[in-house]
Amino acid sequence: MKFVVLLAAVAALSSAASFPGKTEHYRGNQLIRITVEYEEDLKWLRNIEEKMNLDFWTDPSTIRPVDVMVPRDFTSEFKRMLNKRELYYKVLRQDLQDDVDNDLAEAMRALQKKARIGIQTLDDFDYSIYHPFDEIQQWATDVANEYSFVTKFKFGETYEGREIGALEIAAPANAMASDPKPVVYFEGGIHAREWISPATVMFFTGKLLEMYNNGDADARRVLGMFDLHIVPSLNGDGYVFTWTDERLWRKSRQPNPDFGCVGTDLNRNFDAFWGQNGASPWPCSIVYRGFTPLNNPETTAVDAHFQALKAAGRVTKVFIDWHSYSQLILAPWSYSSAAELPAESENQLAAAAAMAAAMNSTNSVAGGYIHGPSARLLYEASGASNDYGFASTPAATYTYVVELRDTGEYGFVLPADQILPSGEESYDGVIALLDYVINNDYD
Ligand code: 0X9
Ligand code: ZN
Repeated sequence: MKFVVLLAAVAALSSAASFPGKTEHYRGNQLIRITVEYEEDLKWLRNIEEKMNLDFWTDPSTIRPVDVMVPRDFTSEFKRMLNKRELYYKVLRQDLQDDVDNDLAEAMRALQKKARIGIQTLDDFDYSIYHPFDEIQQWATDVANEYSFVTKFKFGETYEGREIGALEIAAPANAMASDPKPVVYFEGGIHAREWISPATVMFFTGKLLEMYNNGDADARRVLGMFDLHIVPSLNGDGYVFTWTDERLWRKSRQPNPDFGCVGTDLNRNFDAFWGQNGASPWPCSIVYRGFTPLNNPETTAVDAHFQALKAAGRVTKVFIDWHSYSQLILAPWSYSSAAELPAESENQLAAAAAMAAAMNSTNSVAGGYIHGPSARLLYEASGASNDYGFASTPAATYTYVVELRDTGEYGFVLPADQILPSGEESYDGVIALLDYVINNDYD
């Protein structure tokens, strides 16, 4: 079945249309940008982040400005503290509830416009708007039905019982390809509010397949040399929650017994240096690491997939966890800035440099994409996907967290008109990265 019925999805969300931000959860909250130059100020901010459990949209570093969401009751006090420390700040968003309301209303308008047109084919799938979870799953079904060498499979189930769909793209092998081909893994949407991630992953996947069918040399080369495993939206429960309740939700939706706070930061829950720096043992923290490594069904699904690949003797070469925002390509290590970089670092960084150069040349996006080892470039985060992909079960040399657009003008509430440019530059980045591997590290 190659048809996508949008009407049902929109009907299911029609109540959401009437209550975007129904809880007025963000009323009066401000987004404050702090420019930091000195290490002592970074330390001070990191301490505040931890002690006060503030939602830092970008983490304290000097590479990008530090954006923090400050609850309405704390804005005056927080500004007083910044003034006292003589830290320069700017209020980027006066009232985040207004931004979130506008964003959801815009997303709903776009969907309703689609619904009016009625039944769609995959050819008409609108990559330029944000799609609810069910439509993302339907997209995966339609893609699998359209291409003979693409299969949709059940990757796992979320805590709330949603099926997490994944695609396997296994095009005929090139003469030079290894047998079996090495695996390239792309994962979107681990953080619920980063809507540009699933949207971008769907776009470049769709483009790659379309270009392949058109006989494009780049698409033929990379799909002939690698099998692609793609999970467009890993954190389905969190993603649905951002559409219906809290647009800025980050974590999973698994409850924490004995605590009122729900959810785990899935990107602190992997079995790689779990529980070290940059992850919290407190369930109410937005960087809560979970009770034990992989104790969420979404991260378990990732690990089960790679355990199975390993058992089958498959090699995973590339592992990318797509996030937003800040425009960064982040290699290991994530858990420590002091740890010696791995021997593979030189290759990892050269490949990331090629990817960044390609991404920058597509649209010359403001601020550019910057690459480097995560903890040194940014801050430490343990139990994160990029260390897991490299040092744990997948053992993929080319493992990254990629932070997509933008650099903070809109942050997580990125307007839909940036989906296509983000998708185009990411497509070019993927080709450049895979070409680096083909030319330098393919066996
Ligand atoms: O904190 C994260 O999980 C990622 N940033 S995000 O804003 N998308 O949440 C970055 C993790 C990369 N690793 C390190 N920063 N060490
Ligand atoms: Zn993220």
